[in-house]
Amino acid sequence: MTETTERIDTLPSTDADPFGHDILEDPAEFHAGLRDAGPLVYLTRYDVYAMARYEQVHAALVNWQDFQSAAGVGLSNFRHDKPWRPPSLLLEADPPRHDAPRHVLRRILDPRALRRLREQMFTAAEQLVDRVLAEPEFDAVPALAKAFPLQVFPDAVGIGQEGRENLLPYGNFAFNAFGPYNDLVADDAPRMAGLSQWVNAQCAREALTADGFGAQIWAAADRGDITHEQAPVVVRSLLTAGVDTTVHGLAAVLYAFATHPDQWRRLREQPQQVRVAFDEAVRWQSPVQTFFRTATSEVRIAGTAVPEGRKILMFLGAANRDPRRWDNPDAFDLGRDPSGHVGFGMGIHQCVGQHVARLEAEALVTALARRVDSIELTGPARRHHNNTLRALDSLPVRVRLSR
Ligand code: OVM
Repeated sequence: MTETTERIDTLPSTDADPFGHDILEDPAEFHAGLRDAGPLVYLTRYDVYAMARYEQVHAALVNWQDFQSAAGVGLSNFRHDKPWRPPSLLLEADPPRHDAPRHVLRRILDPRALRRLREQMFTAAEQLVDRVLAEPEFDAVPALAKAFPLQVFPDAVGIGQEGRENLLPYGNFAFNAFGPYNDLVADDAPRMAGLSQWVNAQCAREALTADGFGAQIWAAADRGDITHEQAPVVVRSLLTAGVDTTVHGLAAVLYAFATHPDQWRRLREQPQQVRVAFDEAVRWQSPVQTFFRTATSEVRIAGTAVPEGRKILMFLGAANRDPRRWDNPDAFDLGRDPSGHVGFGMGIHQCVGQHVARLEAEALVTALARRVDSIELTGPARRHHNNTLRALDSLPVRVRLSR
């Protein structure tokens, strides 16, 4: 790529801005340039290292000893800069402090524990799809990708009905805050005190229903698995990480099918492929595009020494389309095995809510596949720019129903 220049120490570098609007709109060319520039690239604009190839991204994700999270998984280095909120006990922690909260959430969100949610999710999906399909044309982002998780997930956590409109803006800010302090962060900064106050209030024991994920987190504190001080911060993780991610994961799979009619036909013939389809969409779009790590000591990456304390940016979305790892990586293809993608991360921090996300996707896409013969775009999909998320604002579609 044109921005790439060789430094005297031979590390390729670029002054491109991964968080600028041009690249957020369509990162493909930038990602290809980064991957081709080398296994490790220096980003002059932010004075950080970056990896865009699958091999190095995967290796860093599974090496929490050398690549720590406790200094923050955004650009901001918690060793020097005060975080915008108290750090997450999961995402922004390393072993051993990370392990008890992780263990608690893993048990609450594991596939076995989610079985009792399955029927509710499928019923809710069918009811929503029935309502939406009353019209042949609609915007699939608000009507499905946002509406479905915004109904079922807060119910599953056990928060009240009031104020749920705060969830998406709060998560959107949290994901923006992993990037630089650019216009995306500044524009929403004035709202954050109010949004944070509301989210924090929902994490209190009294605010939660008796049987949801939230109550189960508090019950774990009663058992001594985590402390009562930790419980609300773990609930906060669910409310931060569980909404925007699934909205844009669902938007990704709907976008994939609206633009690949052959793959929709294939799913209709093989509805048991719905889970593979969702993971393939997560690989193909990578709703979470990037996370940082911090070097705990001088670490060697593909022969280059990265000094202790330096930030390293991992391009999950670029790794998920690395031709060194994937055949025909830019194709959304139900015939491939997408397992091993890093869209949910990898290693000890791998998305603890991924089974909830998969369940939501399975319920929604299955309900659609029962009734929708074809789905096509009636206008351009519109991107929503976020420093971390690959997101959609709008997906105008027309559907033809079967029979
Ligand atoms: C958290 C969390 C976890 C994953 C992603 C995320 C804002 C937050 O534990 O709060 O993004």
